[in-house]
Amino acid sequence: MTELANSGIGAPLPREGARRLAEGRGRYVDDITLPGLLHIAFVRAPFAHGRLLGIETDDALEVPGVVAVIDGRRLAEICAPFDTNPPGVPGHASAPQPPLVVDESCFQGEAVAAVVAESRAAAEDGAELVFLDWDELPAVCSIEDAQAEDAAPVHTRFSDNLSLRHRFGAEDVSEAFHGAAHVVEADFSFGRQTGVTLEPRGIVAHWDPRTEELEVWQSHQVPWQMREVYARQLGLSPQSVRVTAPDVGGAFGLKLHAYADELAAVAVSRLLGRPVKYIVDRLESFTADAHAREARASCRMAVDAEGHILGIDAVVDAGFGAYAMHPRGSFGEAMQAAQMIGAPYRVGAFRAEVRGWRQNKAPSGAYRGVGQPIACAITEEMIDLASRAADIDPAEMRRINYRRTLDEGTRATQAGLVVEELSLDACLDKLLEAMDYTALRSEQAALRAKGIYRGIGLASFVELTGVGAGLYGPLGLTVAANEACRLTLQPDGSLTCATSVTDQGQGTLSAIAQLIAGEFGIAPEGVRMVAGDTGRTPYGGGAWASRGMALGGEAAKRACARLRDGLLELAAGILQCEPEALRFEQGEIIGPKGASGLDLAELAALCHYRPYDSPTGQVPPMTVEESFVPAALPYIASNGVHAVHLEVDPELGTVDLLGYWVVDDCGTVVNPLLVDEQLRGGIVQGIGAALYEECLYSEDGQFTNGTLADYVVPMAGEMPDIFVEHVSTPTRATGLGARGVGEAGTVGGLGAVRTALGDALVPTGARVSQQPFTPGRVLAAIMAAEDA
Ligand code: SMO
Repeated sequence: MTELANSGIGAPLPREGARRLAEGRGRYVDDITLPGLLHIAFVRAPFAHGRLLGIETDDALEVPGVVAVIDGRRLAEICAPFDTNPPGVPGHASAPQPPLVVDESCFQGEAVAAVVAESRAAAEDGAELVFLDWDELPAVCSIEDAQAEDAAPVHTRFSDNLSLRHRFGAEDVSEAFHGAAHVVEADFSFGRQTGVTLEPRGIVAHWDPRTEELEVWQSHQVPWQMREVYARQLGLSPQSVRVTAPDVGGAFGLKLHAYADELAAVAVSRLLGRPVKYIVDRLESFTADAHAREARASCRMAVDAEGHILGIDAVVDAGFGAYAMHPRGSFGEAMQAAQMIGAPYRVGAFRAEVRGWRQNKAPSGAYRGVGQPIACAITEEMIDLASRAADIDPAEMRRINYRRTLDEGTRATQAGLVVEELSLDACLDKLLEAMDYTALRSEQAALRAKGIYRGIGLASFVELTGVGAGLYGPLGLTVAANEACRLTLQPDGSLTCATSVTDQGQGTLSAIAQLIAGEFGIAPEGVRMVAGDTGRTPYGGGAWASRGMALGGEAAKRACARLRDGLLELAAGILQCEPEALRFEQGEIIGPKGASGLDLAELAALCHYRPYDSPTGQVPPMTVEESFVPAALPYIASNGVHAVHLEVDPELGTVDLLGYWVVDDCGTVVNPLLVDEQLRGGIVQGIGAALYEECLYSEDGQFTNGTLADYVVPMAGEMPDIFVEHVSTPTRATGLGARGVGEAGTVGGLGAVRTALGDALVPTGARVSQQPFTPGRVLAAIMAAEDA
């Protein structure tokens, strides 16, 4: 039994393949080469908004090695523009996005022409010699500018810049505010960010005119979605398209989308009938990858004298950029930012309005947590402001208001989202003990007397994970949202799991192998995982919304049960007993009298080579497939509480992180090592959002800090130790009980830094509304408070 315990659920096994990747033996898109491969460099729009009058390509075509220069008009003949207006999102309006600019470019860095050459170097040389004739048009960049009454349109096809308007909750909540003991109010500003994957985006596309098949290798999260996207845009049968995601070095939502430049690469291959490669370089990543998070918000909260939340009234304005990311749109982050406000708490009256604005900037899309970090940050700071107004300790304030889903009528949030199995009280208890909250508070008071400003911040979150067909179907989005597992018992007794789940470094595939191994009591090395290839895996989603284990793990568990049932029935026939009396242990079948002499290898050999030895003359299927999507819910919810301890230098405005704690409930933990590292990685991205990261544009829409020297991502030196603990409340939506963890760190991280900073600044009377909380912004807030 000890070996079993070391291999199944709960074992902290290292990630399979980690050594291969760390030693540089990964096989990424850029490692793929094909005979006759051509390379693309894009000529990109120099202005944020312009009318393209002409393209001069003669000089570029003279460059040795340059094969073709292809523009938007040429591609338009064979490739449709992305149209991203899901029918289930009323009032949503986004402009069609062609693979290459046809006549109007709407953000700096939009791809205009593809220079195709025998080498990347030749393609880049050619790209420098393509001359574009432009009329510059007025650009609209900030959310405020986009909103202005007389704002120039981001796209000349529209008269204004409003892309989405939606309300959650009641039309009017003023009643709840009238009789309140305290009403607090605050404005928020969230800086635009991007995912900064270690491996940039990249694609190899090969349209083979002989077979009339399209093969694509892409650094991506969702190969099945991309198969359908490319088929649709190029008018092909999805069955003639195969998409493979080989090793992927980080994705974070950024690689969930279809990109115009990657579609252009595929279309160029279709046009030329030759394989082409396009790898995004780091500078292009900053200007042409999806961005996220840019938002302005205002929120009011009403509480009674005991601290109960009587009402929340919020408005969120989100910066969408020039186009809606295809195919899921850019509205998801904005919608979640609004509808998840207040989610961990019981809230009397609720109203949250959300608006999305077009801007002459890179399109915004999903990024780890998708809007939920914003909702958490707003909610948690409002709770702190209210707790100060009501003179209630912030930890106590949270406890007073937590949503307890065992109570009648509290399973749906104020926005109507069902969130079951919450465990916020238990998480908070564990957290306060781990950080020694009481001691930190007394230390804080003592240091304040000496002019040392330390802050203690809490952030509770509820996260929607594992979103499935229940969400996308009603929106009218045709994306694969189930997760599937095809499990095969090989003739040698080993197992193959082909899964629709993909892995960009999380270790999900290792954890699924571990889960399967545990079901048969074998070592994880006995399970081979196949993933990221529409030619070899069952139809399904991939990776987003923390779904890998929650949905893909459940599909694997169900496939194990079916394969095992068939094998045990066969074994029962051979052993002349009831199947219920048999079980697998370390790959062997154990019966009422102990080891039966039958094991996986023997049963596999019998089924494959000697089926006539079966007592019934029948053998069970050696390959079973299970697909899973939660039937009753559009998603599964997870929850947790984060805490930050930090110190602010009031002279410099710098923020020093002293401690970080998180108690997370992601239900069943299959591999605690991988789960804890997912939390830590997510928290680092949350800290990055809070303190460092921001895509800065000039007023006329030039991206001004698009290098890793200028766009600051957190490094090891800035990070505190991150203490991770768990409460485990398995979800009842699945047999496995996993609730999702990949984004939980990011969802809570931003809010916890925000509340800790607010707490540290209490003696100064300052509040910093604009994030990231750079030293300049912190100092400005302190000085403004001194002047007041
Ligand atoms: S941002 Mo994630 O791919 O849901």
